[in-house]
Amino acid sequence: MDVRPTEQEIEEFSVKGAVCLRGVLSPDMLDMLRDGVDKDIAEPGPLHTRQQSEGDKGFFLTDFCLAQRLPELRRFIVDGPAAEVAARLMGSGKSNFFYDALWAKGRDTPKRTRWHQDQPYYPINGDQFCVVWFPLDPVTKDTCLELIAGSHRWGRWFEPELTRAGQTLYGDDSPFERLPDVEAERDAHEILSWDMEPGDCIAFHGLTLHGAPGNTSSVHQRRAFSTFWMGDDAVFASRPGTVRPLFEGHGLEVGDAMDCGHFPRIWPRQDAGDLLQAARFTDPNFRISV
Ligand SMILES: O=C(O)CCC(=O)C(=O)O
Repeated sequence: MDVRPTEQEIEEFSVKGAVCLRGVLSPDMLDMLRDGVDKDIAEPGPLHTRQQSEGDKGFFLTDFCLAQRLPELRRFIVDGPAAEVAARLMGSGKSNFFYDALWAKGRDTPKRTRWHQDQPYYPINGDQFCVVWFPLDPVTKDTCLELIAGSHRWGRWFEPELTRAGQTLYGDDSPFERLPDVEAERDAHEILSWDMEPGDCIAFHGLTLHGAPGNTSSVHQRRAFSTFWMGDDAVFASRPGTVRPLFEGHGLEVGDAMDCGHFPRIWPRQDAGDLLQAARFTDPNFRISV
């Protein structure tokens, strides 16, 4: 399949910080992705969180690094279109894999995904950081991921918030600013969201402010799988506290390019060796925690 974004889509990604691409997954690729995601929902991994509080209606599960455990999703990372899509949108000569995440909401689940930027959570600096988000169920604008157009160019990094109310990732000494009440100021922004079918994706910049409404549908679940990619200028960075997820045992130092066996280059495909054997998937000293 030709998954190359058009010049217009590349421009939209650059200016707005997000773009929706249609029909980037073949039916086989979509089936494989669904199989992997459903396996994880049935038996979540060690990094999963049930996002609902006691008494909340519905079902909301997040999980990270599914591709470490599930062969279907590892294949999806290595053989799927996301790496190439991300590289072309970022204007990068390559894409290195950072990690993957599940966002599964059941039918009639009111809980929102909080507004946030992704990159402040991670030890990565550089402009070429791209997330590719795949819904596995039909979504409407009412249930789709929402993104604030142009927020990746505000020059602002917002402090990551944790699930528990009021807690932040880096605490009081953080150099990052506290996130404003985005819900209260929705009218001040251009909020991007789309009606989408499984097989479509949204690609967005690591600093684009985004969140998601609850799943108001009583017909469809809202399962989504995100993949995270780094381009030529991405380097390992220090943060004022412990990042989430925390990757250990990769040997990178601050300032090193995010390009090694633990964060392997997926596109263009490496000439030699099987990517499934990369240190990322085989090194017993590589540890991930949240
Ligand atoms: O799908 C969602 O609810 C949120 C997705 C998200 O925040 C992400 O992919 O970074």
